[in-house]
Amino acid sequence: MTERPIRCYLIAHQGPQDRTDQIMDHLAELAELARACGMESVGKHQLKRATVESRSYYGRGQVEAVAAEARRNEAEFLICDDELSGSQVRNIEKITGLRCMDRTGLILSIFEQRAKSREAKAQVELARCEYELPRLKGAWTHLERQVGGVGVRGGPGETQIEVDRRMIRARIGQLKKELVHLEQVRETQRQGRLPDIPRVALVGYTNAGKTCLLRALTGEGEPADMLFATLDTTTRKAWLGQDEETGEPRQALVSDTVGFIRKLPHQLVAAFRSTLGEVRTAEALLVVADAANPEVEDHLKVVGETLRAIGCGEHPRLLVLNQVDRLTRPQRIDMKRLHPDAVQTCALSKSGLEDVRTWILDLVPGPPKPRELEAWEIG
Ligand SMILES: Nc1nc2c(ncn2[C@@H]2O[C@H](COP(=O)(O)OP(=O)(O)OP(=O)(O)O)[C@@H](O)[C@H]2O)c(=O)[nH]1
Ligand SMILES: [Mg+2]
Repeated sequence: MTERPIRCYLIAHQGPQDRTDQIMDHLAELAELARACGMESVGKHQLKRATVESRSYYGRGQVEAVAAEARRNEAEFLICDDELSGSQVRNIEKITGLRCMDRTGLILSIFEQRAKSREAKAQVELARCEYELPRLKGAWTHLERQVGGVGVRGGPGETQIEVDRRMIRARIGQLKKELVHLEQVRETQRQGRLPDIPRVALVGYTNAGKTCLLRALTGEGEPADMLFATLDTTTRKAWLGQDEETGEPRQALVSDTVGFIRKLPHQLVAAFRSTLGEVRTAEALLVVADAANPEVEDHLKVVGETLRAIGCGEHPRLLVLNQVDRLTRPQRIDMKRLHPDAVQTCALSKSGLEDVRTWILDLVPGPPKPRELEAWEIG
């Protein structure tokens, strides 16, 4: 008998400035994140509110109403698209009797499930520790209150928090040390690569088709219809053809990388510093986007911001508008008007790939170009 996936109900805050269709798209993305975490979403709702409420973020009344709906659909979890504090999560759990998780917690759980390499595991654990550290306090307030009183300090609650904090800080120290070591190994590997082969990195929003493009260019990579299918950087050689004169093969190294997402937890960006180092040290970037996603322009903004945040704002880049097979002809023409310098591709049928190869070829140092001899050389 197959086990039924855990059911969850999704909610998001909608402020006076937020468009309803945009919040619905964010909730659809949250449902995909839940699916990537092995959960099934059974409903979603946007909670309108001018300002957030400090105790329960969305306000007690709205939370209660939504929890009743969630329970009717047999949901065990409430998943919130907004970043909540530890005490807000606990207050919502107390009000609803359901378990509650915020967006950052959900993304961290996906990364925890996916991490395979030692480096990815250490990076994700570091991000988890950084996420939990400021959230510890609230977990013990019930104990603090037990011993609390005017002028009373210490007590079992506070001591336990201190012990937990110390342990997490010690673990953070260990993990950082391990990651520095792994980064050195990566750096040595990088220096061992052939110097005259340029390296391009595939970057972009998660599920855009980066791994599919790696496969189309190099013959390797396992694409999956799943957010954050790729966590580890993979670098493979792409054959770009032969040099017309010398017959030498012309090639480039192509790196597939972890995808970006709106509100990517900053703990993860910091923890993935060395993996993302592969992007920083690449000569050029192929910025991949799912052209058929209604939010594609917002995705591109997120990618631009993330690239700037990791110090790659200036890298030469080619915009690859992928999945254009899912667009109508007029939509493709509109895209061309909006992004005239971009290449439109379908990674599945490999259409448009020749343009990508031609662009990469410009980075490959070929044999010296024939030059006209000057008079003094001819004699
Ligand atoms: N129709 C269509 N589907 C595509 C195309 N490129 C990729 N896909 C599909 O999109 C899904 C995601 O592709 P991936 O290559 O895994 O995407 P990714 O950017 O590597 O995603 P993450 O590693 O999860 O960040 C897969 O189901 C692919 O089959 C395309 O050009 N057209
Ligand atoms: Mg991938």
